[in-house]
Amino acid sequence: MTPFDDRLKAIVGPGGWKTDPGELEPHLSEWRGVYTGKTRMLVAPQTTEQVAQVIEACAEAGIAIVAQGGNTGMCGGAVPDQSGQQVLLSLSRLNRIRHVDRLNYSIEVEAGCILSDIQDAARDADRHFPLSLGAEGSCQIGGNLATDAGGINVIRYGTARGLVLGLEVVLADGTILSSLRSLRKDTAGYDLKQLFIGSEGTLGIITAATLRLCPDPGETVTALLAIREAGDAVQLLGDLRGSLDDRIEAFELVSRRIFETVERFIPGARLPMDEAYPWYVLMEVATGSNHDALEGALMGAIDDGLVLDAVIAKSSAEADKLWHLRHSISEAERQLGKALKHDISVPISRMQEFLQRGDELLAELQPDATLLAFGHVGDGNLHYNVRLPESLTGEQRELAGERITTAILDLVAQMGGSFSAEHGVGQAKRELLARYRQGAEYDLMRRLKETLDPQNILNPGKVI
Ligand code: FAD
Ligand code: 2HG
Ligand code: ZN
Repeated sequence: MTPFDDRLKAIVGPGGWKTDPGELEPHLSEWRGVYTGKTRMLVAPQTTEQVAQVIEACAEAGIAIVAQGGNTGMCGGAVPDQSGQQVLLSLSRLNRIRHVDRLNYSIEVEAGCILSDIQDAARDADRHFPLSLGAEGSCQIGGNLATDAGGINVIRYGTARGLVLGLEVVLADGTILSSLRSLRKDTAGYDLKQLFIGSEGTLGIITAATLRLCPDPGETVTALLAIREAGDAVQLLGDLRGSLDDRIEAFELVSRRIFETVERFIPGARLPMDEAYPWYVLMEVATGSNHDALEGALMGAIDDGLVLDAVIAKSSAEADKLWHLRHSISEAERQLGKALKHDISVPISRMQEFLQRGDELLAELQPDATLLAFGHVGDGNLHYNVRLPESLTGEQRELAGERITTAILDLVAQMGGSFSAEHGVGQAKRELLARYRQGAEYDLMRRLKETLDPQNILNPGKVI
């Protein structure tokens, strides 16, 4: 142990640090096991001041810090490198709900709060915190904001960024930047909090946030719809938006092959339709007192031939079962085996064209590859995951993977899309950022990083 390590231990106190290999293990690889690393020590401060002191000590010693929330990220951003020198900063003990302001429809929370705990606290106050994703029982709000997480309700409420009113951040020299205001309107200078949202621990450590709450959406109805092709989902969404106003809470697209994978690997998972269809939409609508709103809107879509079959959940238990199928996709896919993950977005109106052109590319490059596509079609965001055949050797896989990923992401770029819709960049897509965000945009990102973290100690090797 060096004097530096002793200093960190003294800051966080007994119970606030870990060096035991067994205890560290779950923190040193991401959940798919694609990235692993080493650390000199995990520290888990309990206050913002302790975070600031840890960062100050690291800055003085020139030692790098990797922030970790729930470690559910998809791009290896929360995993330290292999040097064993980096400090792993866990936010899990900084987890108090500080204050709910019912009339202001806001909540102040610390970064380590589990997302579902914030949803519960809002519900207890008769309010609604709409950020929702499959990992909500383990991801933390600090991680959600650091990745600008999306999830299933973006169509109505926007991404995590849109839910932030104020932020408290520790800068790379240990300064606490507190802008925990809870205002809807504030044009006093630059909106600094936006710099840190989506910066994946490379510009500052988020320690607390004031979040926007929404009115309880009231009664919701969940429906599973069978459709012929992805383009029909876009058409259907366009039509339903007309008749259901902005009350569509979620509108998810899932391919048949994905649901088959869920049924195969997740105990008890079963699609409530006897016949098999190529694509499905899982949607949720806030119906309020107009219980028949969704049924009425769907009748038209069935008459038009856009919807081939529909199951409307008759109870919240049935709705939960449908959403369980959706939220189990990543786990089922993980059990099936590693896939090339492409978290892409294109303009919603071009979704069908993207899928068609993607099919053509796959047929040309690797006809025996399997497409596992699903996602948040209402946001133009698809998880266009591709599984390569088992028969390929390691070298062949690498080559084929690179060719397919480049072709798909070039197509996305040509169509005005993004190679990272909601999962961020981390270490997985750092080269892609340099490739697809060249010129002034990338240059300014680099200058911001150099200005805010001149020693490059905040999550080096990630994002930029
Ligand atoms: P971590 O994985 O711990 O960290 C992610 C990044 O943020 C890292 O770079 C880390 O250094 C940084 N970070 C963490 N905390 C802080 C902090 N306090 N200050 C500064 N930087 C910090 N994502 C979606 O967007 N939509 C989905 O629908 C979705 N579904 C998922 C479903 C499953 C089953 C799983 C496993 C993941 C899913 N994800 C989804 C990805 C992931 O859950 C989100 O990216 C989540 O926001 C990450 O939160 P976390 O607390 O686990 O962060
Ligand atoms: C989801 O939408 C997540 O379920 C995970 O963003 C996507 O596993 C994936 O590829
Ligand atoms: Zn997603």
